[in-house]
Amino acid sequence: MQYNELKELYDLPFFDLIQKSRGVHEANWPEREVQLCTLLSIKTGGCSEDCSYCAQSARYSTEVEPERLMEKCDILERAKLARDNGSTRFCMGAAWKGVRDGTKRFDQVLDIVESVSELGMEVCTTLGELGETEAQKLKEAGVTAYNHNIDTSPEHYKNIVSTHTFQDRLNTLRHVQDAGMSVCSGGILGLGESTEDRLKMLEILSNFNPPPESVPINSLVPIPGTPLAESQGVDSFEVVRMIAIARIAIPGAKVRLSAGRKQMSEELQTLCFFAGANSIFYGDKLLTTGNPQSEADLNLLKKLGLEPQKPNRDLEAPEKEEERPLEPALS
Ligand code: SAM
Ligand code: DTB
Ligand code: SF4
Repeated sequence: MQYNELKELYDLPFFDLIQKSRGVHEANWPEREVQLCTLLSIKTGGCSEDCSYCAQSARYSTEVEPERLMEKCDILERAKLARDNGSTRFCMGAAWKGVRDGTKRFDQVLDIVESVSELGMEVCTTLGELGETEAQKLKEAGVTAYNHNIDTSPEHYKNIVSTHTFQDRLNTLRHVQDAGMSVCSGGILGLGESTEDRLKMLEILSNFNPPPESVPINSLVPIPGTPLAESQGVDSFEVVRMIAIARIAIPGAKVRLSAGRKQMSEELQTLCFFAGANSIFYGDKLLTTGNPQSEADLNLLKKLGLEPQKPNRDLEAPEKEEERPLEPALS
């Protein structure tokens, strides 16, 4: 969708917007299911990048201590636990600028992915920048989806990160799609961005070809020690509006209500599910910060008559349409 269309949606009265997004949601996702994804930080902290929201950047003094890459056996144990608790996607995150073919750590990651992919869950990784070869090798090892968020608009991105560019993020996403992995890409609300920035981010995501398979909408978890430590929380109704617009703009994507859920009431989360969210991070920890208890999440779904999503091992990356480019021209 184009910016003007998204702005028209944004300008609708709240009830009109969520009624519309509910319609799109029911037409595309009639199952009343919510995808449960478990996150594991397999390499925590000490990152060279300066993303100003992040607890794991080595440039800020946060409570996070840098750790080494986790042992494969420990990762497998956590993955089995996640599967046994009902997760259908296991997402492994690493605090790296990126990975490079031919390095020991990339070989270790490929080996880990091969083993995790045998457990019968969708395997997602988020390791930072990838080139063509790295993307192909991850796909061959069994990665089904790659998470790489564009985070905000191209214009605002420069105010948030200086060690890599918005275009670098798009290049990685191109390599992910070319290798045949599904793209998981979304952003963060609460980085001091304007409504225009938020809508521009959704415009870019909705024009990916093929569209992203999943779109995480994070609300900033302010981290003491980072430049955004004192940021104001995002207005609850703005979160719901963004979920609703994402649902309408990218009807076939899983819209994931991501970071920030621990700070949200059950009623606000319910409104987000009604507006079009159909995926959550499940388990009491995100990467370095907390998430609601699994039991509380399952109880909430039960109260709402929603079901955890059934396992889907055969996830294939969506087909590419020929005529649309990955990204619209960046002005
Ligand atoms: N290093 C990799 C990268 O940058 O893509 C992967 C890990 S990174 C922590 C993954 C995403 O988590 C970020 O792009 C951002 O959207 C989200 N994130 C990180 N810190 C956050 C915070 N404090 N609050 C909300 N979302 C956050
Ligand atoms: C995404 O969009 N959100 C997740 C996942 N992808 C990797 C990460 C959220 C991190 C929240 C802050 C933390 O726990 O450090
Ligand atoms: Fe590093 Fe990713 Fe955090 Fe940026 S968001 S500092 S790249 S771990």
